[in-house]
Amino acid sequence: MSIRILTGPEVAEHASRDSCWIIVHGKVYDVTDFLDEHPGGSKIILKYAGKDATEAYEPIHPPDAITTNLPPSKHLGAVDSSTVVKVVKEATAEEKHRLALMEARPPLDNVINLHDFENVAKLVLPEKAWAYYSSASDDEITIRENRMAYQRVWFRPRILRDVSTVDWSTTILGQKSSLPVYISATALGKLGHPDGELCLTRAAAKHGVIQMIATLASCSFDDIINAAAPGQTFFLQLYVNRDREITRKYVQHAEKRGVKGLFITVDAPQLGRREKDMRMKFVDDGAGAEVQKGQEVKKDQGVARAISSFIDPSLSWKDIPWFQSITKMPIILKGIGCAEDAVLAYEAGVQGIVLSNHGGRQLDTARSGIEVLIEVVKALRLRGYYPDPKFEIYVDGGVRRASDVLKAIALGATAVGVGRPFLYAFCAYGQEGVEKAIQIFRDEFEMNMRLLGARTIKDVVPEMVDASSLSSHFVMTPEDNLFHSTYQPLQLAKFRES
Ligand code: PPY
Repeated sequence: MSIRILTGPEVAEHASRDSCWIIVHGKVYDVTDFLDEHPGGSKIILKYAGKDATEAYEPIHPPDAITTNLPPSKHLGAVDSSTVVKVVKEATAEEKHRLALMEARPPLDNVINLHDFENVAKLVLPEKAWAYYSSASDDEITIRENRMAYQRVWFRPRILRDVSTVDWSTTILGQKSSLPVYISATALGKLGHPDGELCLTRAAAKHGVIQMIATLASCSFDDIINAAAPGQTFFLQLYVNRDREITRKYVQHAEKRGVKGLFITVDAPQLGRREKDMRMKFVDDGAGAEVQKGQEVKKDQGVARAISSFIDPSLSWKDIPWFQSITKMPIILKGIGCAEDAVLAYEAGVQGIVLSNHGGRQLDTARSGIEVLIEVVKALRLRGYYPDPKFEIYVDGGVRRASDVLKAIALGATAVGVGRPFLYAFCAYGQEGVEKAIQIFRDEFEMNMRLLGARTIKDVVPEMVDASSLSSHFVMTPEDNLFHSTYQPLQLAKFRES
């Protein structure tokens, strides 16, 4: 069948709510009937009515989103690119400033800790991307607590143990990992770097680190797997779709392609209100306002909330046997926040749990994973469920140092998930940034394990930490200046400029 070739001017004629065509990746789609179904609202589509929407579409949609959501009759054909007028936007003063900062960013050799990446990312990322990545829910108490909690755990080091060689490699779900750290899922990587999550894949391949692929990655699942090195290990983070058939296909496809663990996100029946992200939507650039005239515009969403409507809030413990029936991959519940649910997870026969509050992005004032770890280990032990080599416990949130990881391991975690720091590393420096972040972890593991008196990860035992003040939420500790200088305080609603 021959493909219809359209011209730019032909597409441009369909620039209204009554007939809305857009171009994505060189193809023309009639999205008129889809306008009101678009999870992100019709306004953003109408802004690109009759035009090429690829740049706006790409970072926040998997490549096949449009083809799977629109019936074939709405796929109108290809566009002759020579006839499409490129919309050249004059860079704003802020954009110019941002690009200048990108040019002037510190050379990678001067980056010596994970906070450095965050600081560079904050300055060089487009405002929207920074707001989406850095935001957390409500008053952002939990995101800050995630960091602080590690400072309430103190080391009890051992000496004179011949630490000439130390080894921090381990296994996670039976898979080799060069670090007791995996790259945790973060979404929408192309908001911050044109190669998106592939930066993580390539760096992880080179350094034997496991990457957890996010359901909402900007790169498609297959693009990531296709970029893998032979034998590279991946886990999959899963948002469960209201349409279970979509989820079944996705999970089984992942298993076929060799994914080694299914991490089901269980702490997001509704997305948290992330105010930094939400405020971005109030900045209306005026474009598209014409075609939107008279339309009710939902402005209070932000990037994340706008695209989260597919997530099934009815997910419950009753669904676990179904997951076990559709896959042989180990199943891990990501987002456990108390001992009772850890016990239920064990009894449901899953292979692990992640003690996580979603990087502070879901229930604000939920406790940190490291704090929850103590009560979880205690409750599981009491029932004879811990230790059990067939049930692993992970922690994520707030990890910025190898010393944090060692504290979690001492308290009973198998490994620790690190999300934002790797994300910021690639936003600021691409694949090389991620490689550098891994190298920083290595250097810190070497030093900390020597100073702690642990030759291997197995030697990192509960007696090496004093966590007696962990659950006490008002304890004076020296301030973490690096963290505080990159943390961006929330702001209140701004008055209109007169
Ligand atoms: C998050 O932003 O915390 C996520 O987990 C990813 C996401 C992105 C958009 C909608 C829902 C979840």
